[in-house]
Amino acid sequence: MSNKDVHLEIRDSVAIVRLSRPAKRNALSDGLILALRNVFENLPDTVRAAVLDGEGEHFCAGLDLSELKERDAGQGLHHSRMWHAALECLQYGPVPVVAALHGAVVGGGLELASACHIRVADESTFYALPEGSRGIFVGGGGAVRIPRLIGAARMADMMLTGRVYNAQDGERIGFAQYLVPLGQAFDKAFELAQRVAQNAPLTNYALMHALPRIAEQPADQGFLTEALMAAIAQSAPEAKSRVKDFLEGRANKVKKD
Ligand code: 1HE
Repeated sequence: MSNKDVHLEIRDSVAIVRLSRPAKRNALSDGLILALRNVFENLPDTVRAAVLDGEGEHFCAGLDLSELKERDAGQGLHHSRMWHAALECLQYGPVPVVAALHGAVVGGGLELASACHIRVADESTFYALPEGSRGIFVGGGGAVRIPRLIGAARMADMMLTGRVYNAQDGERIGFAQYLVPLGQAFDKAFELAQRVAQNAPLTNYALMHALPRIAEQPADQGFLTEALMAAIAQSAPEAKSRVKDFLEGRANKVKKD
């Protein structure tokens, strides 16, 4: 499933998916977006979590601007919808995805990172939405996902003024859940993915597929959806055996870090 621009490696039960166009700062060509979709649609059944990384000094420079041709409105619509379909395969795919961020996480690269479930950033990371200065708009789901991380006002400021957030401020406002020293994003992301891979698959499914939808529902509908998901999750044999393990002293207690 690897292709020249996206490399796939399976380590234990974790898929390592790496953007591999370092000479172009992992700029997202159409071919790369389709290759990413293909990888997440066809992960082997043994995979329980994934890490998304970028080769070289930058996670991703966004849309491959050399492909930004004259498109009419209809072609532009379909191009954006092609990105949506691919990133939905990642967000609502088979397994949780941990992004290992470093260097530029800009434009479509930030849209891609926003579709992941956990973001780990090292100190070299910076976030920007240069679409504003290029005379274009986000088109890879950023207008939906980014305000849910940082708020619409901050996103509008980034696009209107070209504001760039550094790694510390990016973590403070909600781009990344983890901030680690230079060069350690991949190791931390892999460690987290290994932990995620040990969860009951139905719990991971609920967190990926139910939680974001419940969060968007009006409260009375959300409470019902939560109750239905809780009932399904706890009926799984794996949930019963995990609870029994705890009650009989075989499972880990919750500890302070
Ligand atoms: C590219 C791209 C790209 C680099 N498309 N070729 N994204 C942007 O507006 C960001 C544009 N890129 C940059 O600002 C910088 O390249 C970086 C800060 C990411 C990295 O800087 P640096 O000094 O390490 O690299 P570089 O010398 O600028 O780039 C190395 C090569 O990659 C160079 O090509 P070369 O043939 O001269 O070696 C660059 O042209 C090429 N390159 N970024 C094409 N983005 C769904 S809609 C989403 C809309 C957007 O994402 S808009 C934002 C696009």
